[in-house]
Parts: sequence; structure tokens; C-alpha cells
Amino acid sequence: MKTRRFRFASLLAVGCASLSAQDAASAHWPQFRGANGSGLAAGAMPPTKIGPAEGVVWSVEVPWSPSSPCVWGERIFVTTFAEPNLEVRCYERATGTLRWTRAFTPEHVEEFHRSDGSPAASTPATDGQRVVSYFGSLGLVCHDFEGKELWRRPLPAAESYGQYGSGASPIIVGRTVVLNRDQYRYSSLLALDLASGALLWETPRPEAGGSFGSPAHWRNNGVDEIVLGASARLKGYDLRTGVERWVVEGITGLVCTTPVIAGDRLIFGGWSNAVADSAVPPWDQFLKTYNKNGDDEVTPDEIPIERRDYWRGVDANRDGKYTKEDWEIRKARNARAANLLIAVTPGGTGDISDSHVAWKYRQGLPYVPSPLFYDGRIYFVRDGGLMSSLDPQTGEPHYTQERVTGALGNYYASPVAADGRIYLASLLGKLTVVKAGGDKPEILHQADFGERILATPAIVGERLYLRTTTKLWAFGR
Ligand SMILES: [Ca+2]
Ligand SMILES: [Ca+2]
Repeated sequence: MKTRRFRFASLLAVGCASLSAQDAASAHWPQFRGANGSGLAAGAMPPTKIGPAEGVVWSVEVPWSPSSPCVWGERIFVTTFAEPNLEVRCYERATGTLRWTRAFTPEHVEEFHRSDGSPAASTPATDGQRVVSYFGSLGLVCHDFEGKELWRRPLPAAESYGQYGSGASPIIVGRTVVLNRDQYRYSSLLALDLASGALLWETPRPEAGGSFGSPAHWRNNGVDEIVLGASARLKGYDLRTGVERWVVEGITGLVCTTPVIAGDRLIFGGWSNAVADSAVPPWDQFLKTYNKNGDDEVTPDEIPIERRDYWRGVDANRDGKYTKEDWEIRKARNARAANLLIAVTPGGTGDISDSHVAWKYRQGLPYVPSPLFYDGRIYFVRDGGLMSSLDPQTGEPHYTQERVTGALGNYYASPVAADGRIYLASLLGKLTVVKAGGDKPEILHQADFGERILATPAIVGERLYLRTTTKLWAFGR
């Protein structure tokens, strides 16, 4: 009898779990790029005809930041920079009415690029009860849905690579908040208890000189892992302990993208000109140019002040000065770094660079936008407005670098998909709806918002939410 009751309870639990998973996929968009960063909203039916004068349900003015909407039930959460404050905002999903704002004035605002960056670049994450927001200048803060602060985890102001500003968003996996804190120095991966904000583990990543992609959760052969890439390496960590389980050597140098799950595989794709490092002269030449006191190193005070920031990222061993060792480290790193899109197969531990990479693809790679896995295919968009689609099993292209006609130029927002359509938003403000599948991207619709788009759209039910430079928009049929 006990056994039977236990079995019944297990069945019930399984039933509930699958129901809530379905529910989560369609009724919510709980973090950057939705459920597990997939860019997908299963069962959603967003409109095709979207534009500043088409399908608008509502729009509201929001101070600019590149973070994306996070949606749960009747609430939309966004972070923003309303100078001098960092803000978490909650809007009514049905009407766009501002429900609450919580503002923070940091002691030091992290450095960021004014044109394309903001100290509120990270998208919040929610489990349906709490919303967790990250600011590189502040740390993590958790609110309930009414805006009551539940906990705060202060962190020193981030020193991002190249002073672009922090870019990665926190994710929630079960009861754990995971944050990529890759930066110029003191890089680490953190896990916190969602309920209390207590630190569960922090794994130093001294080899990571800064990255901008959000981590992904991969259930790899039965083990819950956190995966992220930086500085020419893709790594998997045990979610429970933070212990590194595997590494793939030889991805791109500067990572802006998030890995995505494709069936039992993990897809990672990224491009950066940090692979070539063409701007860095040979060591002897650098020493000759800047060294003033005849020793064998260059200290920052020997470099003209207007050039110091430029050279900061070259200090590979992070000791605050420039020596031949920095050049050797960079040389070794660059020797392995490669601009690639790869499929990692499950079950590997240790260095799996050769053993668990099913294929590598080298063309048309994305810089900032993450790849998308949708309906059996991988899609990605390269700066210039060139779209590609691959088979995840073989890495063979369905099409390669096809022009997204009418929406060329650069892309920051990641592609998202629902109901047989892929939604692309270009930096210059063109929204393009492409039919999934086919032997080239068939454009179903295109609109010009007349202002820049950096944020990845969110899709929930029959709505698509889009953040442009000045506004948050809701679209429906
Ligand atoms: Ca010197
Ligand atoms: Ca150094």
C-alpha cells in the first residue's frame, strides 16, 4: 500500500512538473531570452505585422538601456539607467502602466561606453515570486512582485573588459541564482540561494579576462551544469558545487554570446576580432615605444594618460604592468583562439576539445547576438545582416550568410522565435520577421522603428514585447 501510494505521488509530481514546464514555456519569459536563454516561446502566437504603427497594443516611454523585458504572468520587469539612478521597474503587462520603480544610487557607477552601453545592461530573472536584478555597479538585488526588497548582495563595481560595462544577465536554475562576473580582473562565477541571497559558491575564473554572455543551464548526461565561454575557452561547471567539469579550448577570444541547448547537444557560437589582436605590436616595439626608465617592463605611468585605458586589456596576467610574460600569454591564448560555432556532445569531462566537439563551423558567425535553436535548426545572424541556418547534427548549412534584405547593418539583439517565425531586430531599428525553415530566409514582414534596438524582444502568448531606445512596446494581433 505504501509503495502504491508512493508511486501515485510520484506520478502526480511528474504530471505537475511537465504541466508547469509547459506553462513556463508559454506564459512567461522569465529571463534574458526567455526559458533557459533559448529565445523560444513554445505555443506562443505573436503577431507577424509589427511596427511603430502596426499591431501596437501599447507603448510607454522608458529611459534608455539595452536590457530586455522579463515577463511573468501580468508583470513585466525591466532594469534601466535613469541617470544618476539604477532602476528596477515593474509594468502591467496588459496596459503598460508603471506599477512600481525601485531606484538605487551607487557609490561608483561602473565604467561603460556611452554610445552602446549602460550600467543597466543586465536583464532581470524571475521564478514567478521573486525578481533578481544585477547591476555591475551595485551587485544583485531581489524583490518580490510588489517591489519589496527581499535581499541584496553587494558586489564591488565591476571593471568590465574594455570598459564596455557589464553585459551578462543573471539566470535562475531551480532555487539557485547564477551570475557571470567575468571582468578585467577578479573574474568569477557565482551561485546564490534564490530565497535568501546567501552565497552557495563562487568559482574564480582567473583565465577569463572579461566576457558578456549569460550562462546557460545544460543537463549534461544527467548532471546539471552551468556553461559559459570567455577568453577562448568554453567551460561547464557543476551547478551544485561550482566545480569545473570540462573545457573546450579554442573558441573566440571575446565572448558576447550565450550557449544554447539543441536536443542533447550544447551549441556555442561567437566571433570577435580579439582572436587576431592585430592592434598589438610585438613586445620589443611596445617596450621601445613606452619604456622610459631602461628596465624591462612598462608601467601604466609610462604610457600617456589618454592611451592607458586602451592598453589595459593587454595586461594578460593582471599584475598592473606590462612585461614580456603578458605577450607570451596572449600569444598562447591567440594560438588556440578561433572564431567558431560548435556542437558539444554530452558526457565529457576534463579537456573535451577533441573528444566531444561534434563539428565546427566558421562562416557568418555572430558577434553579439546568440545563436537560436528552433524546430530542428540552428540560426544565427552576423553583423552586416547576414543570416545562416545549420543542421545541429552535422553542422551542414541549410543556407549561409543570406542577406536580410532591407535590414543590413549590425545586430545586438538576439533572434527569438515562435509559431514558425523568427524575429530579428537590427541595431539601426529594423524589425524583420523571417519564416523558419526553407533554403533561404523568407522575409514575411519588416518595419523601421526609426530608433536603435539593442534589447532582445520577449514573446509571451499572443504578445511580443520590444524595447527601443526610448520606448517599451507591446504588440498583438
Ligand atoms: Ca619601465
Ligand atoms: Ca602584466
